[in-house]
Amino acid sequence: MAQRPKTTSRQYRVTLTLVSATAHPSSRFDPKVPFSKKHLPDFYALVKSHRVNFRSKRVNNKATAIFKQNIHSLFSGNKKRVLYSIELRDYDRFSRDDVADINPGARGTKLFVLYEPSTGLVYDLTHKVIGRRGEDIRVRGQQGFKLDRLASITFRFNHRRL
Ligand SMILES: [Ca+2]
Ligand SMILES: [Ca+2]
Repeated sequence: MAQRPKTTSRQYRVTLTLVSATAHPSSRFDPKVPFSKKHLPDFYALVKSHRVNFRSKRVNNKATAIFKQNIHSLFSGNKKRVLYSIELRDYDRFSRDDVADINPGARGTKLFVLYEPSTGLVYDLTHKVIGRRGEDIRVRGQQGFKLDRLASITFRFNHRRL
């Protein structure tokens, strides 16, 4: 039986599942139109990581957008933690898209997270553990930054050794 050659550096396939996004009740992404739900956000997300540049589908006029989209990334096990950025936007036809605040810190709107396949732990930028492999993690934007653009995002990580 031929044996597979041993590789010194393991490969991982990391999957980020973008689950959903929810606007804060105080948020106003679009002007109120009588008898319509057009004021509700038209959310889509941009996810960046190692060799990943992903744009999600768009969900029109929903306070909660269900994405359920998987984003795969291949990388070597030598890289201990992989950095991801997630940006949530509200699509606007006639003006520049609004950016939702999903950053739990006092500054900025994007969410940055790190995933560590060797342990399955998910960290924020201060290297505090915010969740683990396979579980849904929900992060909210910081209250008070831009009250009319606040939202939360739910996601989960998983990985497979190749
Ligand atoms: Ca808008
Ligand atoms: Ca809308």
